Amino acid sequence: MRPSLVILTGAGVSAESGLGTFRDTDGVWSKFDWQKLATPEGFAEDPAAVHGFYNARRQGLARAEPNAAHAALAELEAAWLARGGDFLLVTQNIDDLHDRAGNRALIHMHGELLKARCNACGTVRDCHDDLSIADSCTACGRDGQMRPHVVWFGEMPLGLEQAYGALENATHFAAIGTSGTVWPAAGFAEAAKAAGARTCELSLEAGESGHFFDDTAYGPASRIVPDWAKAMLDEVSA
Ligand code: BV8
Repeated sequence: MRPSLVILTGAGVSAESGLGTFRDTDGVWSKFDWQKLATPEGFAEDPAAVHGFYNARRQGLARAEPNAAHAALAELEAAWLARGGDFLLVTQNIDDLHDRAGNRALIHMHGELLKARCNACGTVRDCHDDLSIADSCTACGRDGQMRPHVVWFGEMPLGLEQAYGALENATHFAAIGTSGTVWPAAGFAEAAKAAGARTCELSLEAGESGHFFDDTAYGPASRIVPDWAKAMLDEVSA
């Protein structure tokens, strides 16, 4: 069987790039109300507040750089494919640090901070500056319909069919920097285990899917991910 690696990342992989996690002490959701700022209902009620929340994060992202964990995952993709394996990185993160580091087989299942979507025609476009309800859609021309291209609570994550297809054929799965709190991503470890994959958790501490992991490594992602990536390549080259 071809070695097939599926990786799920969460906010912990970007923490050392200066981007906040969500549920750690003083995490994003300890300062901001996710029901007001990360749900369709919150956006309908106060679009300006939601745009302000994502505009501030977009400005913060412009100052962030990929860290050694992002670099190691990009190198791992290239080397894994070069050895004839299959590779897929599914991220819950809406930052573009995996993209900038060089990963290509990449799904942003919770959307992308640097993209905007028109509620009227569904067109998605790049968005590197502040977005506001006053902006008009560059495709259909309608005003007041632009939103962040981000998956809010209660909305369908993106790329699930491709993600589950890869999980069904996975020989190896790793969850990196995620608390395993948010569904359906939190069910990926179980799905990989059911497919017979060897599963690994890399984080600062055990998340909520702990019992589905064969191996664990705890510590800062910028240190443990490069070590793990090297061990994976040694294994697939053996
Ligand atoms: C949906 C928006 C219908 C963008 C986010 C059962 C089945 C299905 C759904 C549900 C279910 N039960 C409940 C639900 C509803 C809900 C849900 O899961 N709620 C939870 C809170 C209980 N899920 C949904 O609404 C999803 N949609 O269900 O649609 C459906 C149903 C079935 C099948 C398909 C569809 C939509 C979820 C997406 C919501 N959007 N964000 C944004 O503003 O960012 S979620 C938010 O949480 C972020 O996207 C974030 O990425 C995500 C997950 O959090 P983590 O990345 O894990 O971050 P966290 O802070 O929690 O943890 C950080 C980890 O890193 C920690 O472990 C820490 O130890 C570690 N760490 C910290 N520093 C470091 C580190 N590790 C290494 N190094 C470090 N330096």
